[in-house]
Amino acid sequence: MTQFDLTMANDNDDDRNADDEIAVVTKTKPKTKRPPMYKVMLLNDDYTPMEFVVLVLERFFQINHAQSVEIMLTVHKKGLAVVGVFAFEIAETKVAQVMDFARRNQHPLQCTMEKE
Ligand code: TYC
Repeated sequence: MTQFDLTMANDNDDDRNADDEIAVVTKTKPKTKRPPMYKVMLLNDDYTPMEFVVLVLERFFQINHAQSVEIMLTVHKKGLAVVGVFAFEIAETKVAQVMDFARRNQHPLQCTMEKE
């Protein structure tokens, strides 16, 4: 049996080709799926200085000082907070930048990502 696209089946014949085979109409849905997004989160700990977390938010997430203080305090009180939502590679880069910056400054700050 020969398969035809819908565009082939929409003509006005009886969907039989030259070899007299019956055609199968296959609908093809247009695939326009957006890429998955990833939440980047900061986790609380007992040792990282508050000012360091604020600096991280300003430097790597371009969040202004007042909002950075707010987010840092949310992490401090609740244990974690989402600091941004990004495409996979951007999220991966942010996590790596934060983890490297924390490690180089000998702070135990943890940054993770999770599919939205
Ligand atoms: N809990 C830390 C302190 O009291 C501050 C802190 C906030 C640490 C947010 C990590 O992601 C964090 N110094």
